[in-house]
Amino acid sequence: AVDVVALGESMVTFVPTGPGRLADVGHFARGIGGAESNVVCALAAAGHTARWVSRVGADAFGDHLVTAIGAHGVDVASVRRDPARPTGVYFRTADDRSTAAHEVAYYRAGSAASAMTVDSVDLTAARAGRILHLSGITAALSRGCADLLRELLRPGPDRPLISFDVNHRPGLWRDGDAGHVLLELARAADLVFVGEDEAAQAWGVRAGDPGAIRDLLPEPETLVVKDGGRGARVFGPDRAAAVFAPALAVDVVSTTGAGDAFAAGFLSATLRGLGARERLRHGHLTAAAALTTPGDTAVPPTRGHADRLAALDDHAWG
Ligand code: KDG
Repeated sequence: AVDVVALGESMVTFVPTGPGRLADVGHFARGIGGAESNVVCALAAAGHTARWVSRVGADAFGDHLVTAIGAHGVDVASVRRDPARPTGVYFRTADDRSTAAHEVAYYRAGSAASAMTVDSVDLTAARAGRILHLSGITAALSRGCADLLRELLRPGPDRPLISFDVNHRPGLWRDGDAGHVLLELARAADLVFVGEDEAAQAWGVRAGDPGAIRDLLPEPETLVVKDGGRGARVFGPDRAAAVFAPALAVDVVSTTGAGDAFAAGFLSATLRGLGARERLRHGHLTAAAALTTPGDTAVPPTRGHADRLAALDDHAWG
């Protein structure tokens, strides 16, 4: 079986080549984005077999996504083309360190991926990995996409281990039901990633209390609660044995994609059977690569290099 499969919408991204508001900047660099494909791109770079399952338009940007994600070493053979709907694109400001000034402009309503349903994606390909990685972004795209996630999360003999990143994107939800849909989906997964800020926004859990998030989400065997640049905590079945690992202090260029990179590092270490602290540290190392590059995707340190960095003693890790 392939190590990790991810299903979700990817977009061609346009990020200004310098600072400034979207209304003012004149030059953009083209890249690729999409939370789920970002995760498998980083996993492929870390030496895992990885597949991306999705739909894109039968257009030039669809060609670009399939080629660029394939060039990262990800299997794209199950990506389907939609002749009737376009590939989504999005624009964002280059410097997203201040959320107040950060702008994201999506052009994805009615996209090929937003029309994904249980009947229009390759479910067999989606279920063929050791891990299937999903995110809450897909649930926001359409009712059909939310039902697709429900179907993939349904218990059954052919269900792989399901990793779910809550990825709350308030700008994508229209009808105010983000909180309960994201909670329903997260409760059905095996491994959940959530930021304290997201849990506060989606579920009203007060920041600084990761245990309260575990109380809300007791079902997943593993729950990873991230606290931005400070660090992350992993809860397993034994709540008293929760482990915290501080993040690396880096000069942040762009936070976009850092959560996906963290998930990729954590999943890589999970596939390798490493312990809780190592899984968190591999997450932080891959996130550091994303934080220090402008694009949405990041190339993680090589496995050997990451292993040596993860083995540094606690002083080096702050
Ligand atoms: O996590 C980064 C993603 O948010 C980005 O690559 C684009 O998938 C994306 C989205 O929906 O915002």
